[in-house]
Amino acid sequence: MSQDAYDPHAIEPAWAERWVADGLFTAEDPATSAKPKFYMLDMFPYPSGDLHMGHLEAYTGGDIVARYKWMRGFNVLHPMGWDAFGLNAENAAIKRGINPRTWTYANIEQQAESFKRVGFSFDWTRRFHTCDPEYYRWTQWLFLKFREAGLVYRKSSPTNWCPKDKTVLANEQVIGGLCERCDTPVTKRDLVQWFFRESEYAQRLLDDMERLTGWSERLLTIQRNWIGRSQGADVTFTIAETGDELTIYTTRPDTLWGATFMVLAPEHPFAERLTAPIRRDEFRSFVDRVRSKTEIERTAAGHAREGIFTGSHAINPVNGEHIPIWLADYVLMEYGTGAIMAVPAHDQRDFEFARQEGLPVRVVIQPDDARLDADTMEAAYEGEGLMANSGDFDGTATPGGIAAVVKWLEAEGLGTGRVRYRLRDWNVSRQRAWGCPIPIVHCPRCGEVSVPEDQLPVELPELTDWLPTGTGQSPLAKIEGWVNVPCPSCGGDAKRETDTLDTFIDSSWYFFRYAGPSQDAAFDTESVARWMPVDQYVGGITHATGHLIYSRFFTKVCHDLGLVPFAEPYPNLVNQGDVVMDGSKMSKTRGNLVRPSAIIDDYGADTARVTMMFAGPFEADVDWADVNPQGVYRWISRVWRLGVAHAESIAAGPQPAGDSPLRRATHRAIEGVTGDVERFRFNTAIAKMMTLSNEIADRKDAAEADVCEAVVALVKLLSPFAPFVTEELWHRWGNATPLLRAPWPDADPALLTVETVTMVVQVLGKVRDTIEVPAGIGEDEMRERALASDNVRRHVDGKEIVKTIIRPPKLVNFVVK
Ligand code: ANZ
Ligand code: ZN
Repeated sequence: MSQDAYDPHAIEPAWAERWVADGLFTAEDPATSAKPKFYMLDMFPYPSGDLHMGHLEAYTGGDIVARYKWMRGFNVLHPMGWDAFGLNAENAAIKRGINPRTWTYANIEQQAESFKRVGFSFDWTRRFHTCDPEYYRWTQWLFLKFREAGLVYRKSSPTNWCPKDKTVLANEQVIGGLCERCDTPVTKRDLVQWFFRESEYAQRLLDDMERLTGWSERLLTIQRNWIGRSQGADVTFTIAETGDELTIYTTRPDTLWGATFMVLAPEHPFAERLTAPIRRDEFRSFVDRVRSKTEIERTAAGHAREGIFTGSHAINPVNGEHIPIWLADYVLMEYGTGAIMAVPAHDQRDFEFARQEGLPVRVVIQPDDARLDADTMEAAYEGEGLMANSGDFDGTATPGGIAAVVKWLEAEGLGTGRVRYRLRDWNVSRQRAWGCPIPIVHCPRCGEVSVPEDQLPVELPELTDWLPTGTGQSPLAKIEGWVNVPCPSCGGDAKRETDTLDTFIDSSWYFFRYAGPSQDAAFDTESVARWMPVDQYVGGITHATGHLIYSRFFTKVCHDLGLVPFAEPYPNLVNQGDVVMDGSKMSKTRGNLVRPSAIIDDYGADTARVTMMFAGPFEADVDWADVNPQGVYRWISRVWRLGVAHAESIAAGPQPAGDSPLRRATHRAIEGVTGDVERFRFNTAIAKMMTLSNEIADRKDAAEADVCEAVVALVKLLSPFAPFVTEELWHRWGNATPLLRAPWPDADPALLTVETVTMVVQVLGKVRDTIEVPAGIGEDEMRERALASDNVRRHVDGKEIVKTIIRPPKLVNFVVK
C-alpha cells in the first residue's frame, strides 16, 4: 500500500495515544484560564459489557460539541466516569461465580479502552467510578447531610418479593409480574425502608422548569405529568358504625352530593378493622390478590375491577346520607389519603365499578347541551355544567362551583382546599450487596445512629456468598463480622444497616465531583461554582422520570444546604435517539446486535463516528439496517486524497483573495456547518461537507489558493466528526500544534452575499419591467416575481396567458390572448 493511501488503522491508534499522553483534553483551571468555560456533560455509562451502538451515538454527539467548543476558544470540561454499582454485577456474581468487583472493574477497563479507540475527548484526569470507596464515602456523607436536614426517614413500604426464591426483587427483576429467575408470580412484602422527602420539592421541581430553556417540550411534559400537580379538597366523612373520621381527597368537591359510595385502598389502615366482623378470610385473600397487581393494572380505565363491601357506612358531611364503604383495587394507598368518595355519574372508574356492582348513580352536574339520566347513561360525564341535586348550590356553574364549594366547606369546617402531587417520596433502600452501604447503625438503646463523618466510608465487606438471605435483607446481613459493631453513640452492641442505597443516588451528584474533584470533600465548592451549571448535557430520554428528576432534586437540596450556588444542574439537555436494527431494539437474544468494535475493525473509528452521525437527525432513532459505512468510508478517503494532493501548496500558506465560485462554496459550507453543529444537526452538517468536497472536485479550473482554502476549511469542519484523519492531514501540512487548538474557520460575510442578475419581463415580446433577482433563481419563482410587478399585471390582467417562455435567470415572456 502506498504511503498516501487512506489507512485508518495506520493513523488512529497513534493519535489516540498521543492525545491522551499530551493531556490535550485536560480542562484548564477556570480560576486562571483566560478562556470562557464550557461544561459538556454526557450521561455516564453502566459497565455492563463492552460499548454498544447507543454509546457510540450519544458520545459521538457530545464529543462533536466538546471539540467544536475547544476550537471556538472555550476551556472545555468534558469528563467521563462509570455508574458502577448495581444489579448486573450481582447477577453475574450469582450466575457465574465472579466477584462483582472484579467483573465491574474489568468491564470498565474494556469500555475505557474502547472510548480511547473511538477518540472521545474525555478529560481522563477526572475519571472515577461510583463503586470506588473514595467516591461512595461522599455518597454516604451526602446521605448524612440530607438526614441532618430532616430529609430522610424510615417507614414500612411494600417491596417486590419472590415467594419461591425468598428474595426481594428490584423492579428490573420483575418481568410481566413474574420473577426474572423462576417465573413465579411476584408478591409484595412490607419491609422497613429508607426514604428521601422528595415530594417536599414537588412544587419547586415544577416551578423551576421554566429555567430549563434548553430542554425539549416533550421532556418537560413527561416530567410535569410525572410530578402530577392536582388541586382539590380534603373532605372528612364519619364512619357511622365506629365514629372514626375518614378523610378523602377529591379534585371535584362540586360533586360531593353525587357520592353514592366510598372506596378505600385495600391497604388503608381502616380496611381490616371495617371488614373484620364479617369476612376475615375473604379480606385476606382479596388483599393478597390486589397487591400482586401492578399500579397500571389497578388503575387503568376499561379493566374489570375487583372490590368487596366492608359492611360499614360513611356519613356524607354535606347532606348526612349514609353510604356504603367498599374496598377496591383501583384506589391506591400511595396517593391522596388512600380513600375516595365515589361519584359514578362523573368519574369513569367509579361508573364502571358502580355498574359492575349494581351501586346507585346520581347525576349532580348537568351539561349545557343535554340532560343526563342516571339509569340510562353509558359512561360518566366528566365535563363542566350546572350543579344539580346539590341543595343550595343547584344551578352553580363549574368550574367556579368548585371554588365556591371549597370556600363553603372551609367555612363549615367540613374540609380544606388541598394541592397534591403524584410525585412520591423516594425509596432509596435496596436489599442488595453491590451498592453503597447506608451509613447507619441500629442500636437497641439509641435507635438509628449516623456513622460519624470521620469513620466514613463504611466500606463494603469482602463477600463470597452472593445468594439472597431469604429474610428480605441484603446478603451483607450474613457477614457477622461486618454487621456487629459498637454503637457510635453509646459504645454498646449494635448492628449496621445492611440495605444499600439506590444507585440513582450515585448518579445524582457525579457532575459535581467532575467539576470539583477533591480528596477531602465530596466536591470543591468553588470549582463547582465556576464550572456549573453544565452548559450542555446529552443523554437518553428514558431517564425523564428517573435520573433527570432525582438529580434535579439533589441539586436543589445541595443548593439549600449551601453547597452549590445554583438550583438547576443542566438547563440545556439534548436527548439522542436510540439505535435500532430493522425497527427493533438491538439485543443479544434477538441476534441483531452490531458492535461498534466490528465497524471500527473494518473501517476505522472516523468512519464509525461519521456513519452514526450521518444516519439521521441526532434526536431521532437510527436504524442500523439503513446505514452505509462503505459510502462514508469512500467519502472520507476522498477527503484524505484531497488533503494529501494539496499538502505542499497548503504548507506553503497560500493567500486566497477576491471572489470565486469555489470561495463562495467554501464560505457557504463554513456558515452552514457552524449553524448545524450549534443546533445538533450533525447529519445535515455532514451533507454540507459532502457538497463542498464535490465542489472542490468539480471546479477543476479553480485557483490553487482557492482550492487550498476549501480543503483546509473542509478538514477543520470535519475534525470534530472525524478527528483522526483530519489531525493526520493537519500535521502533514506542517502544523506543530494539534488541530483541536486551531481556530474554527469564520465565514467571510462578503462571500455569503447572493449574486444578483437583472431579469427582463416581457408581455408579447415587449419589455414591461426589469427586476433584480438572485442568480440561482428557479422558474416558478421567476414567474411569481414577474406577475407581482404592477406594470406587468396591467398588461396581462383580464387576458388569458396562453404560454410563458422562461429562460433562467434573465428572461420571462408572457404570451397572452
Ligand atoms: C370524586 C370525584 C368526582 C373525582 C369526579 C373525580 C371526578 P388527580 O386529578 O389525578 O389528582 N382519587 C383520589 N385519591 C385516589 C387514590 N388514592 N386512588 C385512586 N383514585 C384516587 O385525581 C384525583 C381524583 O382521583 C380524585 O377526585 C378522586 O376521584 C380520585 F366527578 O373524587 B375524585
Ligand atoms: Zn447506642
